Amino acid sequence: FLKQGSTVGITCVPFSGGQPKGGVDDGPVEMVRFGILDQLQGMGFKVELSAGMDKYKTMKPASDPPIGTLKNARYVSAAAKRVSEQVREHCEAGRIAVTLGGDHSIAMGTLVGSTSVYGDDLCVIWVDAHTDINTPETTESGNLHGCPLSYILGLCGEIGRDQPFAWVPSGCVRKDRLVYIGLRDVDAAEKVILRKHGIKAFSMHDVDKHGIGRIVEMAMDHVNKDRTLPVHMSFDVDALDPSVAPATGTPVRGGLTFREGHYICEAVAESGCLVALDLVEVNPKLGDPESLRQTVAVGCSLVRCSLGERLL
Ligand code: HAR
Ligand code: MN
Ligand code: MN
Ligand code: MN
Repeated sequence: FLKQGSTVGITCVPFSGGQPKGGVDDGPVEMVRFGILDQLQGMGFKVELSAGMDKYKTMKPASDPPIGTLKNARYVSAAAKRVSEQVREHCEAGRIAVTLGGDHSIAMGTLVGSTSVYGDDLCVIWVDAHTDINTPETTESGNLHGCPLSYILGLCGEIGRDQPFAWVPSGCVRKDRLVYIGLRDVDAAEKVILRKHGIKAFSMHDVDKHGIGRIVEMAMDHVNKDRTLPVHMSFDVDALDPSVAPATGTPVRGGLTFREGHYICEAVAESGCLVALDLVEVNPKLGDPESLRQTVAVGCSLVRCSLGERLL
C-alpha cells in the first residue's frame, strides 16, 4: 500500500464540536503552517489536499439541542459525514488518506470513509490515552469525541442508530480488527464494553511491562497476523505524555514518551500496510507558545514517521 512516490490525500478538519474546548479547530492550520505539506512533498510524495476546509466552520446548525446527554450531535454528524466523503475519495483514488483534526469525533468520518473502500478487512490501530468507545447511553460527558468507536463497531443502542447518525454503517469495523495502544484513562462503563466484546487493548502498564517494540508486534499480530490487510491508524496526540504533547484538551499523565510514540508510527510504516492515518486533538490554544510549537511539531513528526520517514 505504502510506496515511495505514491500520493498522500490530506483532509484538514478544523472541527471542535465533539468536545467543549475551543482551539482544537486550529490544529490543522497550525500543522500546515508548520510545513507538513512541504515536508511530505520533500519525502517524495505527491500531496493532494481536500478542498473547502473552511466549510467545516460553517456547518454548525442553528439549533442543536442535546439528544440524551449528547452535545452538538447534529453538528458532529454533519462534519463527520463530510469527512467520510473526503476520506473515501482519497482511498478510492489509491491515496494514503491523512486526516488532520480537529477533535477525535471526526474519526467516525475517517473510518466510514476508509471502510467504504477497504471493507471489513480494514484493521484499526487506535493510539490514545482514552478508548473513545462510550455509547450514547454510557457517556457521562456527552462529548462525542469520547464515543466514535461505539458507532463504528455497532455497539450503540437505539439513540445511536437513529438520526442524526443513521448514515453511519454501524459495525463497519470488526471488533477483532481493532487494537488500542497507550490507554490510561478509561471510564468504568468503557471497561465493561471492552471486556464484553473482547476488544484487544494495550494500556501504559502493558507498554511498561513489555516495551514498545513487543507491544506494536503484539498489536499487529492481533489485527493483522500476516501483515497483508490494510491498516488505519487513528493517533490521538494525548496518547503522548503531556510533557511531550502539552497542547491538547484532555492531557493525562504517564503517557507515551517521544520515542515510544514515534516507534509506533515507524513500525506501522515499516509494515507497509498503512492506508489511512488520523492525527487529532492538537489544540494550539491551550498553553504557552512553546507548548504549542512543541505539540504541533510532534504532530507533524508523527505523520512523517507514519509515512516512512527514516532516521537513517
Ligand atoms: N471518556 C471521557 C468521555 O467520554 C473522556 C474522553 C475523551 N477525551 C479524548 N478522547 N480526548 O480521546 O468524555
Ligand atoms: Mn481520542
Ligand atoms: Mn472481507
Ligand atoms: Mn484521548
